[in-house]
Amino acid sequence: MVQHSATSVVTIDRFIIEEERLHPEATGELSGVLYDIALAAKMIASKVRRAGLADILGSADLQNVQGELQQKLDVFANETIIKALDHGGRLCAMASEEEPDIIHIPEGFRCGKYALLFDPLDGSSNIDVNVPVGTIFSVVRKITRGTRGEMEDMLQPGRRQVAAGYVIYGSSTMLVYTTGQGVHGFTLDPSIGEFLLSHPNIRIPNEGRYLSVNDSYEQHWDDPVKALMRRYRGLDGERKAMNVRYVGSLVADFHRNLLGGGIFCYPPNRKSPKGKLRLLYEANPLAFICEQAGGAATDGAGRILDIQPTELHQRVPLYMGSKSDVDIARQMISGTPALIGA
Ligand code: FDP
Repeated sequence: MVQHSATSVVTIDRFIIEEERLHPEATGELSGVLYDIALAAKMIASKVRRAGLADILGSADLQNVQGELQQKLDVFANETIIKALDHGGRLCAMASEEEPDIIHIPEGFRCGKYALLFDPLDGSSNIDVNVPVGTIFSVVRKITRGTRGEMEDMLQPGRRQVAAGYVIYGSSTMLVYTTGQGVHGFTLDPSIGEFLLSHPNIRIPNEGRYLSVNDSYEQHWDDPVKALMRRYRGLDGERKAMNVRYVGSLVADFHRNLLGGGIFCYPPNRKSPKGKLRLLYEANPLAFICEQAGGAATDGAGRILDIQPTELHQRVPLYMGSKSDVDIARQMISGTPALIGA
C-alpha cells in the first residue's frame, strides 16, 4: 500500500495512479473506470444536494430548458453513471439495479475488459426526508471471449471482484473503495470539487457496537433469527447488548458500522424468503469492502463472496460487519461452529 503522511493532500486521482504503479502489468483501464465513477459521483452529489430545493425553486427547476420534466433522482443517477462510463473503452457491459437487462456498450464505442454492476441510488425512499443515500458499485473482469459483454460476465461470484466501492451522500459526500489492497475513504471538498484521502486503510473492529436491523419484521422471522437478535441485544446473557441503529439506507448503515464496528442484518422472513437486498449490486460489493477491512459477510450459511449468482437481480439474506458478530450469525443460523473467512 502507498504510504502518505497525515498532512499530505492526496486527491483520489493521485491515489489511484499511485496504486496502479504498484502493479507494473496494469494497463490503466481499471484506473480509468474508477476516475469515471468518481466523476459520476460528483455529478450525482451536486444533484442530491439540491433535492430539497425542487419545491421552492418550483417549475423552473422541475422543467429544464428543453421543457422536459425533471427526472427523479434515481433515474438521474442511473443515467449519469451509464453516460460517464459507456464511452471510455474500458467496459464490455454494465448492469444496474434500475435496469431489467444488461446494458450494452453503444455501437461505435470500443468494448474493454471490465464489467460494471451498480446500484445508482440506494435508499432512494429516504430522499424526501433528507436522509443519506448512496451509490454502490462492483467491477469484475470480462471472462467471455467475444467483444461484447454477456450475462456470464455479470454472473460471477463476488470473490472475483477486482474493485468495489460506495459513495455516501451524507453530511459530506464520501467515496470509499477497495481494489483488494485495503479500504480507503475520500471526502469530497466541495470548494475545489475534489475527493481527498481522509480515511486511509479503514479497519472494522472485530466486535461491534451497533446492530442494524429492521425489527418490524420480527413476527415473520424464523426462530433461529429471533434467537440471534436476542443474542445481539444481550437478552440471552451470552453477549454484551449492542446499540440498535437503523437508518434504512444500506450505505449509511454500512458506513457507520464499518467505521464504528457493528453488524447489518437483513434476514429472510416469511414474506421475503430471500430477504430484500440484491446480491450483485449491494451484498457483493459491500461484502468485498467489509472483508478487506477485516470484517465478514454471510447469508447465514456461507460466505457471501462464494455464492454463484444465477440471475441479475437475485436477492440474498445478509449479515455483514464485524467478524466475530457475523460468525455468531452464521453459527446460530446454520448450526455450524467453525469460523468463516480467512
Ligand atoms: P430502499 O428501498 O429505500 O432503496 O435495498 C434498498 C433499501 O432501501 C436499502 O438501502 C435499505 O437498507 C433497505 O432497502 C431498507 O429496507 P426495509 O425498509 O425493508 O428495512
